[in-house]
Amino acid sequence: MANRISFTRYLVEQQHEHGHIPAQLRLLLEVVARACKQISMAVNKGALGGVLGSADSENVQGEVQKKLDIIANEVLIEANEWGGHLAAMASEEMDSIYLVPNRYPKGEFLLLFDPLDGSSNIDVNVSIGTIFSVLKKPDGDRGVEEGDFLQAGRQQVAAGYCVYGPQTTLVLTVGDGVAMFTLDREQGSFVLTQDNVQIPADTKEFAINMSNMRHWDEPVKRYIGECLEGKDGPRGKDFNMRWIASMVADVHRIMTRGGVFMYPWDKREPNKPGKLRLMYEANPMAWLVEQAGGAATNGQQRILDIAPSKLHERVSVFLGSKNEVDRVTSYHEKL
Ligand code: P6P
Repeated sequence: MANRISFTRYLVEQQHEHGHIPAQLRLLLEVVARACKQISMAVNKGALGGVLGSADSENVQGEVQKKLDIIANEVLIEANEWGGHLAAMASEEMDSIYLVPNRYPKGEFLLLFDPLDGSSNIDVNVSIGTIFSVLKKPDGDRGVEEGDFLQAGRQQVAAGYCVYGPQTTLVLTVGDGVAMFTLDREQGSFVLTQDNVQIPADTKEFAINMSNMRHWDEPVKRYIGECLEGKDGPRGKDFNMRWIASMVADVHRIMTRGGVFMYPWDKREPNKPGKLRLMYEANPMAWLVEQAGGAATNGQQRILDIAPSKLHERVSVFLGSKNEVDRVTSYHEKL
């Protein structure tokens, strides 16, 4: 343990050696990490903490909120609103943006988050996670508006997630590669357990909800069909499938050993481009994946280049091992 680098030391070294983290951003990331630690404690209590089950309310997506969804959202709001590093926040669990109250100092950053993604897994003790994205607010002294959040994913200054699984692991990029930090519960702090994360360009593992197969568009049916044909088919190799139905857990597996994750458009709700949200799910995950040598598209273009039009807009997602993402994306080009 003695030679382990703490999350704080990692950020200080990034600040001093690489200039990637201004002081306000370092404070922001430390506060988010502390909030994730608090969320992890609440998640780990489960039934003992009376935090399981639904909250008898719906979020902006019209989805039933779990008690822990609301708890995690409140933890992140309360942890971040007073420090003077943020101007406003946006969350999957809130209809509109949250402006830092006037009683607190305001900073130059905007924080977006899905406070507890995969919450359908909460009550069955399967890994879930927090996803966050940091943008800079536009220069000038005017108040922040929702439109200030509508920046393409390539504008992010930091992105990460915290997966609450057998370990609680925080994964972060500030544009200088990806690092992983595991929560040492004895010390009560995150310590660096992997730096310079790299996703293999090839994989034999795909992640998609196969029950939706009949609703997919042709390029996805072709790609998955070829995977299922295995070594006797055009791919010449057998594939394995994983689907945890918790994006953070599925993406963490891909960050750790490669793979391709897909949540494509389908005919069930043809007016929606996909199920996942661009601003606080797809964009942070896409940047992390690209920073680890992978790729992330919506089938047509790089996710990080998408110009958002609404705070809670959805998007199709293909991300992970670069050669597989490039292949399934190329199948869309042949339409
Ligand atoms: P389905 C969780 O609700 C989530 O938003 C992602 O974390 C996950 O990848 C996806 O939805 C699972 O969707 O349709 O398979 O339940």
